[in-house]
Amino acid sequence: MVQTKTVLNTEQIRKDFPILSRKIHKNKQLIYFDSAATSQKPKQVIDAMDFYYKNYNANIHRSIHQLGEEATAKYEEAHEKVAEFINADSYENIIFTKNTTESLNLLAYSLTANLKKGDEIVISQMEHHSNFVPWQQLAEQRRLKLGFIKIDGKGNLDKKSINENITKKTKIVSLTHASNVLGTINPIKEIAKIAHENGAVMVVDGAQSVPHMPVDVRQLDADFLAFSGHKMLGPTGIGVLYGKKELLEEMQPFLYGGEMINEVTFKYTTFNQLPWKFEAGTMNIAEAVGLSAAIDYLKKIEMENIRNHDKELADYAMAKLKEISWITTYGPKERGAVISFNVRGVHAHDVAQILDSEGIAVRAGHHCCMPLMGVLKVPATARASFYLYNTEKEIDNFIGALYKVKKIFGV
Ligand code: 7TS
Repeated sequence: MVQTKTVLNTEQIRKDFPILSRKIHKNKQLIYFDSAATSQKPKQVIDAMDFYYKNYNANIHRSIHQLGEEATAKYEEAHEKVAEFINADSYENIIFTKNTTESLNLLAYSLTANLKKGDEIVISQMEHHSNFVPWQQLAEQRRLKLGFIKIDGKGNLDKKSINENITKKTKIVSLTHASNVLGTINPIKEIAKIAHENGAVMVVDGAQSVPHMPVDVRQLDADFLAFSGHKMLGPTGIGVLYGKKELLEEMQPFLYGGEMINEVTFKYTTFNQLPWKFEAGTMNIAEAVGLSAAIDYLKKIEMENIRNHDKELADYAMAKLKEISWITTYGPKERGAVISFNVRGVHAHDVAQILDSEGIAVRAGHHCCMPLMGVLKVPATARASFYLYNTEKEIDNFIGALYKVKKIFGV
């Protein structure tokens, strides 16, 4: 395997991210370990959006003038780039939304529309609220049954529970590709096969996988994949829903209004072609331009290299944390760029606050996974999450700061 130390030039990469030179609390160098919440943005993304507003800002798909044509071309190019990035057949498979949450809500509404009482939806115990609450609410409204795949002691999906939950009654299986708490990378390809054998549709929450590893929808055989631009170096306000064409064509639109129509009369409305049928109203044009630039940036570095770098950092940090008797970590050995942990006897919020005083940004809390916290039997965890701009040196500083937590709280 290629060693990232020689492949990924972190020093050079860091120069592209203006925020990383920021000082915190007057003189502390920022260490940003919260990319699972949102990543930082390189100047290439910021500049692309700035250039759009300064040079060709216009509404898309409607303006017969030069600016409108330029904006439309860039917006459509973003669909093409996303399609290529995840190996989708075409731009028709790519719907822009606000974020992963909106993509999953779109599905929860549109995919459950024709289900009948007693039909089953299967999710897991490790789902983020955005792949949990929409299904739970729609199941309640449409009187569907919601099943939960359990996690085993290591934090992987339990194989027996997968087979017990997915049956001929299952219509939808919706699972996260990578957990934002445990770091677990789920075997989506194998589970999609089981789902399909049972006649169910496979939905994948790619919020934590698409930014961090090569994701190929054809290889996974995912029917749908949801992810957010802001976690992959892009701006907030733009998310993606990938869907297989035949499934998207069958589905009712989620939002009705301008641009998603073909013909509107006093009696009826017909809908536009894919993907515009699902893109109602004026969309986030600058954000699509920003996402395009983010994909260009990621592709230049190559997703395989990013995955190797993340893994190297996670392994390095895990090895150091495992040596400390007063720290508990959660999740399996083989993981994404996320480490949840607790310091014995100290609330995760206090840990995060002291780390912040050292310039280190981590997240603490339930991470929008309250049911999982119940399974882990903890109220909260602290979480360090890494990305292409983080270094082993930063991890050393983080470990040092944890000893400060120990000292302050007398652990
Ligand atoms: N799914 C997973 C697995 C996530 O980690 C998140 C966000 C979402 C869905 C929702 O993404 P959004 O862009 O729609 O908000 N996760 C986190 C997190 O771990 N900390 O802040 C946001």
